[in-house]
Amino acid sequence: MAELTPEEVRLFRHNGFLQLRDPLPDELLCEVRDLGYDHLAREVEPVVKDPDGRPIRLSKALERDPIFERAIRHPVVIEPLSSLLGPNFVAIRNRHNHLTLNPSRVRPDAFHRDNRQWTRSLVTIICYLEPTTLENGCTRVVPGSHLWPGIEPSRLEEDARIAGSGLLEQDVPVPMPAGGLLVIDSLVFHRIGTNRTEDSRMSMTFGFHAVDEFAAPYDPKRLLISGSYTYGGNDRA
Ligand SMILES: O=C(O)CCC(=O)C(=O)O
Repeated sequence: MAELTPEEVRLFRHNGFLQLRDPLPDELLCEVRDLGYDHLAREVEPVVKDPDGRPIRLSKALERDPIFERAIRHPVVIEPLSSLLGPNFVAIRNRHNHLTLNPSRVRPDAFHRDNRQWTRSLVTIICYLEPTTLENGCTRVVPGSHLWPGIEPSRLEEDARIAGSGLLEQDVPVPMPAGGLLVIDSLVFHRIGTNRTEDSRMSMTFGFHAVDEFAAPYDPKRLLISGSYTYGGNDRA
């Protein structure tokens, strides 16, 4: 069982991130990674490039190949998410839903949040398709920073309140094995580390919400992963 213990749930809520115990199985992991490298090599659109013209991101993963949906429906993903989000939850098609390559000595990523505000934060899952280490730029997070109020989510180094607060200097590296899954509160400050090796490393990222019980049930930007679209509005009769 990959469900979280109450202690893990509490640690996640407190720190804003948690390393999951069970990795994506090897066979599925290899299939996803091979497909990722193939699409990068052939520049299968939509692709994002770095300023040097190197492809570094494959967008719209769920729309590119059914294997990505298979990966996020795997019990090692669904069970821990159920512990955090309850039985009814969706994946978001228009945030993340991508693969990221962290190539050698790329310019440092900026600290960011995945969205602005806590009332509709996401649970983000980062799956490492290759091992991440201090040398090749593992993810860095600032524990507890998800509790900061709503702010513009990108380039936090440029926000005067944050730059002067000493918070960003409290970041910790999170090395992960191949197939490892890191779950983060989308508001926790995080960034990709600088890769000082000659190799690259790849990850894929997806965001999830509990079903919004007060929203109209069907939204094409969301994909129901578990349970059903329960409606709790009191405007029905
Ligand atoms: O690969 C990583 O270290 C982090 C990925 C990330 O932050 C993202 O995909 O938005």
